[in-house]
Amino acid sequence: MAVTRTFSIIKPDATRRNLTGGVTKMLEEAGLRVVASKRIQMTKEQAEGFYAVHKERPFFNDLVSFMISGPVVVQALEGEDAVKRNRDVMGATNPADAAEGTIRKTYAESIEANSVHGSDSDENAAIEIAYFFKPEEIVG
Ligand code: RTP
Ligand code: MG
Repeated sequence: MAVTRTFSIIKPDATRRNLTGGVTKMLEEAGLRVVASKRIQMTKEQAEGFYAVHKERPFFNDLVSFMISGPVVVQALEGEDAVKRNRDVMGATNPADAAEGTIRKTYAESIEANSVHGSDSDENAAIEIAYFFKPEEIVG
C-alpha cells in the first residue's frame, strides 16, 4: 500500500472542548502522521471557498457559520492509504450512524458539529492541503 497524504480539520466544536489532543491521538493511533499543523480562525471567505462544492446544499450557510464560529486546526496527514485510513477512523458524517471507536462516535455533537473533516479522494486531498499550506510548511 502506498504512503499518501490527506487533509484534516479539527472543527470548532472540538477545539472549544479542548479536544485537539484527543482527536490527534486517535489519528496517530490509526497510523497517520501529522506532517503539517496550524490553529487558525477561518474567515467567511475561506470557509465558503473551502466548501464551494456544497454551495447549493441546504446546509451550506449553517456549515460556513459553524466553521467560522471558533478556531480550527488544519492538518496534513501522511500514512498508508491515508484518505481511506482517515475516513475509517473519522466514522460516518452523522455521529448517530458512526461505528464504535471512531472519532465522531467518541466526540461529535451532531451531524454538523461532527468534530473533524477529512478529504474524500487523493485529488481533493492535494487541493485541500494546498488551500491551507505552503509546500515548505509540510515536513514529511
Ligand atoms: P467532511 O467533508 O467534513 O469530512 O464530512 P463528510 O464528507 O462526512 O460530509 P459532507 O457530506 O462532505 O458534508 C460536509 C459537512 O457538512 C456538514 N453537514 N451538515 N445539516 C446537515 O444535514 C449536514 N450534512 C452535512 C457536516 O459538518 C459535514 O461534515
Ligand atoms: Mg466531505
